Amino acid sequence: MSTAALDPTPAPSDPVPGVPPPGGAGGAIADVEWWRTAVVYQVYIRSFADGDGDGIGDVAGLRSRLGHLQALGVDAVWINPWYASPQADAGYDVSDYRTLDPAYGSLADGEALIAGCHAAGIRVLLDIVPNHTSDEHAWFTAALAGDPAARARYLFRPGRGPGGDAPPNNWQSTFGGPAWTRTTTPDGTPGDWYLHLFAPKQPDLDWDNPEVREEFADILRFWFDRGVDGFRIDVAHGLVKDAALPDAAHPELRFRHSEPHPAWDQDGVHAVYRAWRTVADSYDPPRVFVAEAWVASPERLARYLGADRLHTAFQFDFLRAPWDARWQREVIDRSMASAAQVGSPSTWVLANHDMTRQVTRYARCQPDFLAEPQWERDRWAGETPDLALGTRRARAAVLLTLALPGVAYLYQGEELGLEEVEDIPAGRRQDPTFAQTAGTDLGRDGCRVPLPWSGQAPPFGFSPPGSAEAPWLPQPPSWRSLTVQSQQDDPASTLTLYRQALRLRAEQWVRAPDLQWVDSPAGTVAFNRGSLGCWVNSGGDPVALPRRARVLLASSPLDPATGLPPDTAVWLHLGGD
Ligand code: TEU
Repeated sequence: MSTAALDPTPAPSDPVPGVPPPGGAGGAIADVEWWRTAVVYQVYIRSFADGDGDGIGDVAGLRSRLGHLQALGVDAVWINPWYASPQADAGYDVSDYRTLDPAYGSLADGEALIAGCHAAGIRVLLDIVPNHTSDEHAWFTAALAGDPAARARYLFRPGRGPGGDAPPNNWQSTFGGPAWTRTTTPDGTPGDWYLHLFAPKQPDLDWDNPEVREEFADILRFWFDRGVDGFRIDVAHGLVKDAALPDAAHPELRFRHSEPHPAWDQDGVHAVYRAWRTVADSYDPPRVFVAEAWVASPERLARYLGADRLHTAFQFDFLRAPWDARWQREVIDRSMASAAQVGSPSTWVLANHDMTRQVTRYARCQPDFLAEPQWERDRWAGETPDLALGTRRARAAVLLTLALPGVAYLYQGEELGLEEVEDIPAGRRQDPTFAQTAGTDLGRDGCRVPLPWSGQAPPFGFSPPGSAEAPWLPQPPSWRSLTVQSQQDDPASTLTLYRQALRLRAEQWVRAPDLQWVDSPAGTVAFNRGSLGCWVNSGGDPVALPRRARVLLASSPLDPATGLPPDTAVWLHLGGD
């Protein structure tokens, strides 16, 4: 047994218009079923690359760094909301869905980016935010000014109790505090309340109003007409509420596995997606969707999927599973079975812009993920992370992810092994969660820190040399050893591991047959797909690997004497040839 020599890492290159890149993306661009096996890279545009030196990532920065995505070998990007926005929730508060925020670029810049990605062999998914608008959207300002048609597009209700002083129900915003804000009538007296499942600057739309449905179908067409390949759907489980807006048994809107809530996962939401599917299918090639839907189980999630519904939905149970073989196997089994029943691929993800980065998640005790609350950062306060351990596990976890049948999403920076930045000063924190919980929840800024590209000190090439503004969130000085520049020629780096893994996935795993579990020692997950094998050891002891297997890739060095060390994963070619 030895770690076999691998093909040289592909060199980063600038995208060449019209010339497909090597690796996964090239062949796939012509394939209408691409979304069943794709690797999609999440671009958190605010933090990816800053082209104009204002400390905020933008379209120009993204275009200039497409070579990084080509060298990585991804099939598509999902770009977080880039629309005009007051940025009360980092762009998830949209004031105009048909143009870009000036901080990111113009509509023409956006169109050029879509074309540039396509020329580089990379498809483009945007992020649609249909649950709520910004309070600065023209519809909401008209509603506040008293326009009855505009008010009917949102959820205004009279308050309860004497003088209507109490909110219409007991729901608590996902970000903390009441989910209702009271308005003031034009004559200055207190008026009705409006619902916001998130921040007060994100009023919820009323999806029982046909005008709302027509508007969003039109927004989809606006971007599909510009060549966008699909959408990630924000809060896909929240659009349709129980029409009575009743009190909830548990007022918190924060996701809980165990309890239904009248705001979430109501049956009426599926009619919305049936209509959206018709819009997507009217294009050639058909456009695709991925749902962000926090629901009670993989079986509930499958209700969003199918030939007449959405194509894919994130399997968040996989992201939330602790570093523990029993959970991993159970979550994988259930997720695959429920998606397969409706003919959909599973959609694996280890990280996104809302969740503690995996290096840090795996660096602490591994709790039962079904325990409430969802937010690991609440439970972990005070426990020092072992980042070397977390890095080792995160490297193993991505080999597990990329060997599974289905779609895989990567979140920018995980290919560099970035950790959660937990020591951002209070005065620099931007996530509304921090303010709305009076700082008891640190929020999500720690996974949104701008990427380190090069150099020895912040801004690490994120902004052009000599930029006037510092990055919008501070980068840790220790990231000098995690820049793209410092990792790209290092055979042991996390970036090299990701490049090798994506290349092998495109060459071998995507064509491999279905998964068969292999009997393996406690603390391990092992499966075969035809002549390929994947073994993951999350237990405390090394385990022997199958004889006559050739190692294709290992997340950490193997021990020829004992086999697969703890917190390590390996890809095998079975049969010994
Ligand atoms: O998140 C939806 C959501 O439910 C989040 O509250 C998520 O569960 C939480 O952030 C986990 O920590 C989406 C977006 O991904 C998020 O960035 C937005 O803030 C939110 O919608 C509102 O648009």
